[in-house]
Amino acid sequence: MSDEKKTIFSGIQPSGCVTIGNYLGALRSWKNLQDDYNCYFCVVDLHALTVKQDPAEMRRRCIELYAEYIACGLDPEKNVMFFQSHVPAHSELSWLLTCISYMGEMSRMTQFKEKSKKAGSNVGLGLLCYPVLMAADILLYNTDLVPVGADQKQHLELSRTLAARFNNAYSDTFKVPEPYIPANGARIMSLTDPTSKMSKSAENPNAYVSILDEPDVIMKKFARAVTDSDNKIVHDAQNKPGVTNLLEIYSACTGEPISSIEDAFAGKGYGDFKKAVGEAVVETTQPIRDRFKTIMQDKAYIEKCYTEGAQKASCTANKTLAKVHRKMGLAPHKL
Ligand code: ATP
Ligand code: LTN
Repeated sequence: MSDEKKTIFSGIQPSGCVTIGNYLGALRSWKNLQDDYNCYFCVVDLHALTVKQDPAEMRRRCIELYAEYIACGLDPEKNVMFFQSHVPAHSELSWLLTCISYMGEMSRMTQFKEKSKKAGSNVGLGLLCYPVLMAADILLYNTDLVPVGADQKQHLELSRTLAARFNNAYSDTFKVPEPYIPANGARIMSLTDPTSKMSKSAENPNAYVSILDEPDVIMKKFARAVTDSDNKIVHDAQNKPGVTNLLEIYSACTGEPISSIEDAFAGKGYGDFKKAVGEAVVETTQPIRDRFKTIMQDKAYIEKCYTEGAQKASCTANKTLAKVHRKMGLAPHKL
């Protein structure tokens, strides 16, 4: 790892297959930033356990997500790529930060409010503490920059608050991280309800497009995407959220500005437009599907990469954790 380069940390939960939202909002930025930063890319498996998972399916998804990282262009030689649960310092720092966190600030988090509504009467404590674990992930590595989609802005703000609070209470220890949110594709919406975010854990598979969906499935999902009845292809988030979302997906995939897409499709119907969006997504994701199939044939390679990743991550993480122990007054040790 180079001393001159700044540090990036980011992660995705193995709660489903990577969607075009995860790709355009996060993974694509990671790929573009990997040459210029020291990067830690983590499969945040402990975060996924905040909602109930089937163990066999969870195990499969964990390995697949790691392979999807590689298939999306992340290089395990160049970056530190690992599973959160393989570096126990994450859980431990999470506890230490929990002790300086407040109930009020946790229960105000938008994601907590939304997910706890879904959970009904027995809301798991993990959902409430989730952002503290996320802060631990980031702060362990002296992270400068956190590339995420727009939905994570609030959680990142909390990581900054906790870092500053700790530094204030125990003297300068943590770097206060900055968010990196892409200009295009930071908030891709659901295809069945364009007023809510596309999520890989949505119950209805027509709500999301995953990067591993086959071309015919992608085309069908876009053909069915919810729009409206006036047949005009214009960007208007308030009144035309479905069409606006499709325009943003098309623009994020092709790099074309929204206004020139509007011009190109002026006078054309939704059918033609949806077909073009589907084709743009198929083209963007095809190389990823091809690479994924190859990588999944070599499980030993995947295991070697994530084992080495965890070893490298542990070195940095344990140093930070030892410093935190000292600052908080735990008994001295040379572990
Ligand atoms: P879940 O459905 O389990 O909540 P998710 O699909 O929302 O999962 P996360 O694992 O929580 O995805 O997020 C991984 C990364 O992808 C984060 O950086 C997040 O900001 C980004 N991301 C998630 N959904 C979108 C979206 N719809 N548009 C853009 N970025 C997104
Ligand atoms: N909370 C994030 C996932 C996540 C993360 C992180 C992202 C967990 N730890 C650290 C960036 C940095 C989410 O997208 N739901």
